[in-house]
Amino acid sequence: MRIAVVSLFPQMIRDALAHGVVGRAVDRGGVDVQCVDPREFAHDVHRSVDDRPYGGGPGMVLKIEPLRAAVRAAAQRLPEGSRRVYLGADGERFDQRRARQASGLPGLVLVAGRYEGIDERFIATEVDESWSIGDYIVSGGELPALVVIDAIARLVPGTLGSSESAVQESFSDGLLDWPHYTRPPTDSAGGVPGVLIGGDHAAIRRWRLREALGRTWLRRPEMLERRGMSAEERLLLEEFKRERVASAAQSED
Ligand code: 4GO
Repeated sequence: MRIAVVSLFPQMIRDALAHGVVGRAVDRGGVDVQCVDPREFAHDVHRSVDDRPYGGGPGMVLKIEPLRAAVRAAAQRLPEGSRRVYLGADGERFDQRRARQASGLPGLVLVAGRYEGIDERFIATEVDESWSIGDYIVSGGELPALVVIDAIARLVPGTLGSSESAVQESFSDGLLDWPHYTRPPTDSAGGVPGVLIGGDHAAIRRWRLREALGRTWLRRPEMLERRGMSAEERLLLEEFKRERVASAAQSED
């Protein structure tokens, strides 16, 4: 998959992608990330990319011309069928479903804004979609773009080097993660659930699914509502609830 990021701070993108599993995936070529700096497309004497907002007020707005030239140059290098996306808090929510859909695209142009934002006419005419990573404002689209790249890259086959994680994923899809433990087996903070130490893989699988279901039910019930449950999952969640009531009663004596 090929991703182009249009940004006034391309080094921010490159630096962030020099680390971790996603950085390695990007290195190995499973995901190709290129940056395009709109300043390279600003042709006036001052190479200006921003200007004062019509109607007045504080701050500056990104001008349409350098951005448009940069996005078109970026899109030209990507395969047919690529999408152009602006990152903004007013976009559609970027969630795991969207990440999964996007991981199947041949290419993606991500446009990172700065200052007070960008000329609305650019959004109206040069991008296919707007995405938001959540209900908060950050000072540039670079961090949202990096979040999007990371979430997508880990889903591109071969990038995390594990077909197993894809299997695990479909098993727990739409649920919160189960709890993780590593050595030591006993600590002042408590012990490790015995089933994880026993080596009964069917029992471990059941325990993890039960914990994932339980946590989702406790913390994000609306996720469970939307997702639905299989017959096995219903039984496991009932087991989780029973155990929770039992352990609450025990801690009362
Ligand atoms: C995206 C961009 C938040 C998001 C942004 C988000 N803030 N929630 N800020 O995905 C234009 C200038 C937008 C700064 C940018």
